[in-house]
Amino acid sequence: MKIMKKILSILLVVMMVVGLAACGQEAQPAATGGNGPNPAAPSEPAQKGNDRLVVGFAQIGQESGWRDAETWSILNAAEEMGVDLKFSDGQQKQENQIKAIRSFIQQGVDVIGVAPVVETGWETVFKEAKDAGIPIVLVDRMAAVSDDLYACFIGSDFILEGQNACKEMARLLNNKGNIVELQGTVGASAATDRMKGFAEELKNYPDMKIIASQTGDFTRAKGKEVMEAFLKAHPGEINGVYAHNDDMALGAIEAIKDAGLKPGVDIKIVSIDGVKAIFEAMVAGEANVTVECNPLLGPQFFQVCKDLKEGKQVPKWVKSEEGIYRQETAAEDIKTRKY
Ligand code: GYE
Repeated sequence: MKIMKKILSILLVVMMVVGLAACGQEAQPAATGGNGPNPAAPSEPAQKGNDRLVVGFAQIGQESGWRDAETWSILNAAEEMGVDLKFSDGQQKQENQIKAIRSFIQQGVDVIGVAPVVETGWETVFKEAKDAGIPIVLVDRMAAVSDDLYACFIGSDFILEGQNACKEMARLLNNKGNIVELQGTVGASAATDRMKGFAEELKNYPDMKIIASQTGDFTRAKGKEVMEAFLKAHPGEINGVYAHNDDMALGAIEAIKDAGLKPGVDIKIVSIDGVKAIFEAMVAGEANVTVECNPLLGPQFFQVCKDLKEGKQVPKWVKSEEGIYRQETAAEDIKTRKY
């Protein structure tokens, strides 16, 4: 996994360099998956006629282990399924994702996939894609646009994830205690709905309350920083951490240890995603529960793209099936984790 991460980082740096060049010059191709075929490379054979599926994917960035796993899944599936993939890393900026989409439109790809960093602000560029006859597939996060502006959303039920996280927290705290919440990126559907789901479920537990809630931007570093501030502002008062993703929980665990407390024991930790690192933390007794969110969406994504190209009907929502994993079984579960 460590080696894979290294290769991925190198790959993404190369892609970003190509991508930045593309952003400056609209007519050039956007960044291309280093694993996949590269249309800019002269040594590559030309596209195999019109039959080959050409897909542009505007990724968010590299904020979490979850997102690295998703990028891997997309690059690998493109390779395996013989898709001509144009991959762009938005480096957490919506404007970069919009530029990438415009570049994909100009190149006349068959389908555009995008993981919208935030929910709003997509109408104009999605309309441009629609006018060019290119369907948009939303991958892993939703966009707040009318139904006719996207073909399909592939991803999780974030409200349900939030509800499940709250039920697990209630079990760990015997229905009573103070919780701090580490939110994902402000304005991202994954953050908004995970917050909503948890808050809704929390109404069933009158003795449990959220005493502080702030964004940690889905990153480990920010999660740690915000948790440090929470611990200072509420000494001895925090019973549980609800983190919208595992990376922020891992940052919070570091902050709790630095404060001389035992994460997983003194302060219970519930997060979302199910990445390997949180299973390791559970095995070490430092985290309690992860609510799974599946990042391995590559094969489903390209299947939907293929169907769209062939003019087939696709479902409006391809929902991921996900489990809940607890500390008690983590040592066994970790053996079969794929990301
Ligand atoms: O949970 C988080 C990531 O959009 C579902 O984004 C995704 C979220 C995921 O960075 O770790």
